[in-house]
Amino acid sequence: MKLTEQQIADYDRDGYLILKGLISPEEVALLQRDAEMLRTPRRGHPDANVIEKDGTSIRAAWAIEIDSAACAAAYRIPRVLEPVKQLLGEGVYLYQSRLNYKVAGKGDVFQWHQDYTSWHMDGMPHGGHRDMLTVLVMLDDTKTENGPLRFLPGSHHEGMIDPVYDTWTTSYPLHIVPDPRVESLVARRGIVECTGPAGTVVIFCGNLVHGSTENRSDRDRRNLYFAYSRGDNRPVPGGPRRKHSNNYIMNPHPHALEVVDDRALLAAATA
Ligand SMILES: O=C(O)CCC(=O)C(=O)O
Repeated sequence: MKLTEQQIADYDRDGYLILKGLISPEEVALLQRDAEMLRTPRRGHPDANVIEKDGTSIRAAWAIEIDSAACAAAYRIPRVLEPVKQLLGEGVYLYQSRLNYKVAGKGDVFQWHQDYTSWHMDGMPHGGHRDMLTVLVMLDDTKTENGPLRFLPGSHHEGMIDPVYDTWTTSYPLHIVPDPRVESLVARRGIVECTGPAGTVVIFCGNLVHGSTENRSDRDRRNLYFAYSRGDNRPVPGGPRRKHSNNYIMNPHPHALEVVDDRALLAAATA
């Protein structure tokens, strides 16, 4: 699948693109099946998971493709990888992956932040919207009440914003955009919610300011995230690195990606 010129222009202007119906209900069912497996000790690498501050609910699973055949296919099928290559070039590699669970009634807030802030602190030299981006796959029907991802459209044009290190709001310390800056961005640019049926895909760039509220509803809101980088954008050797509490935050095998068969995700049913 190829993005149109208009879609590329929209991405360049807004920093994101919403593609409804990209993943079929059958494929979503397989990803949901693996999402359930990943949150149990059946997962090959349970130490890649993060718990909410209530001490029991799962918040996130990192490096999902290493234990889930469906996830390992999802980020390389042509419907997903071809648009990414249009935006970042042929040599793209997978930089990071995660599944955020936003469990019904428990899923906690993600404060306003830019992903590139953390990636920069791990030595990534370039984080413009044609350098690094993330593909989000919705695994549940997502509405305002179950804590959708929210964007400040066009905020990537601000570049990397000096962050505040927030260690207190959630179970997961995060470099966040300071409140006064968020308020001024919201006043100028407004807020867009990423709502849609399960199977909706959203492409958003590493510098886009985003966050989400708690999930106070009785329905989970699971999102898969695959972060990609341009091939020649690699962590600076000997450059800065954060001290990670989780060993699965950066893909240790960053190689140029080739598309797999478009039916590869469905084939994961037998894996
Ligand atoms: O899943 C969410 O609601 C927020 C995700 C996010 O911003 C992140 O994982 O960095």
